Amino acid sequence: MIDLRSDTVTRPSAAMRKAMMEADVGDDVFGEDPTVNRLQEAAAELLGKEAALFTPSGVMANQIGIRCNTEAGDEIIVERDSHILNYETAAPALISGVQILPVAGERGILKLAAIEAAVRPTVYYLPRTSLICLENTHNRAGGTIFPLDEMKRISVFAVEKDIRVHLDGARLWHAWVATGIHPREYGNLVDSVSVCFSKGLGAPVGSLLAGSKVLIEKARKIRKVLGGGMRQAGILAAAALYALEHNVTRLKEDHENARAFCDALEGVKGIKVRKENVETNMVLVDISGTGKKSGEVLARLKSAGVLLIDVSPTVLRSVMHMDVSHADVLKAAEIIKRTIAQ
Ligand code: TLP
Repeated sequence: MIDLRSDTVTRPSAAMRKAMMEADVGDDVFGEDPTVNRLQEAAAELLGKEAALFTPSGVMANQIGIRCNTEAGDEIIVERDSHILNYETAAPALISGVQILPVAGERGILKLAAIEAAVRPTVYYLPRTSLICLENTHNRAGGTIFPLDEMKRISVFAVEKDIRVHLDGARLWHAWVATGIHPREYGNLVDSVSVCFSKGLGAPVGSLLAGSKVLIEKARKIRKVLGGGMRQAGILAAAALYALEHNVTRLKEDHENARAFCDALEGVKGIKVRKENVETNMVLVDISGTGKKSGEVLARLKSAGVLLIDVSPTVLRSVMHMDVSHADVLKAAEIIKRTIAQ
C-alpha cells in the first residue's frame, strides 16, 4: 500500500527510536525533564521567541495559542480554509469562548486588505477583534507558502491596531526548506507560533508553542487544564530533537517527489493538477472531470493499492513524506491514471 493520505503516517526510524530510548528524562510537570527543556530552548531559539512549550498535538498548541491571545467574547480572524476552522472541532468556541470570523484567502493566504476589512470598529456592541490566525504552509490549499512580505504587512497592521497574531506553523519546516527563509523570520512577526514534529519530520508525537516568556507561562497553565501536562516526556522530546537535527533538510526530497507526482498526472483525462500550486510536499488532485465523487474514487484507489484523502467531494489530497520513495510516488501516479481511466 502506498500511503499518501498525510505526512503524519510516518513511523519513527530505528535511529530515532534509539535516541528516544537513550533520552535523559525527568518529571516535566515539575519542569525537570532535561530533554524536554533542551527541545523547548532549541525550538524557541529557532523560532525567534523567548520561550516554548512542548504539547502532545498541533491542535493543542494552536488552541493554547488562541486562549493565550484572547478573552472570552472576542472575535478572531481566521482564513476560511484554515486547519483551525475546519479540523479543530470548534475548539476555539469551547476552550476560549471566542467567535471565529472566517475570511477568504487566496490559496490559503490571507491578504492584509481582507483582514483590514474584517477588523471590527471599536464600538461597545460589536465583538472585539483580538487575534489574527495565519497558517504556513497552508494545509487545505495544498501546502502553499505564506509570503513573508504579506506577513510583515499584517504584523505591522496588527501592532498598530493592538491585535495579536498567531501562526499555525505545523509545516513551517517545509516553508523553510522551500524558500530558505529561516523560521525565526516568520516567528519574529507573530505573538505565538505552533510547530509540529509529527508532520513530515517523522516523530511519532509532539508539537510545540513558542512565544514570549509571559505567554508561555500562561500557556503552561492552560496545557495543564487541558490534560496536556506530561511526565517523562523526554522520550518524545528526544524524537523531536532527532527530527530537527536529521529530518528537516531532507524535506526537499518530498518537495521534488510532489513535483514529479504532479508531472506524472498532468494531462490525464478527467483530472486536474496545477504544477504552479505545488510549492511543498502536497498535490491536490481535482477529479471533477471524472464525474465521480471522491468517496468512490478513494475506495477504488484503495483496492488498487494507493491511499489518498479528500478535501472536498471533488478534490483529493496527496502528501509526500519520508516513508514513500520516488519510485513509490511514480507508481502511485500510474495506479491513479489506470484507476481513473477504468
Ligand atoms: N493536519 C492533519 C489533519 O488534521 C488534516 C493532516 O493530515 O494534515 N495545523 C495544521 C496546518 C495541520 O495540518 C494539522 C494536522 C494540525 C494543525 C493539527 O495537528 P495534530 O493532528 O497533531 O493535532
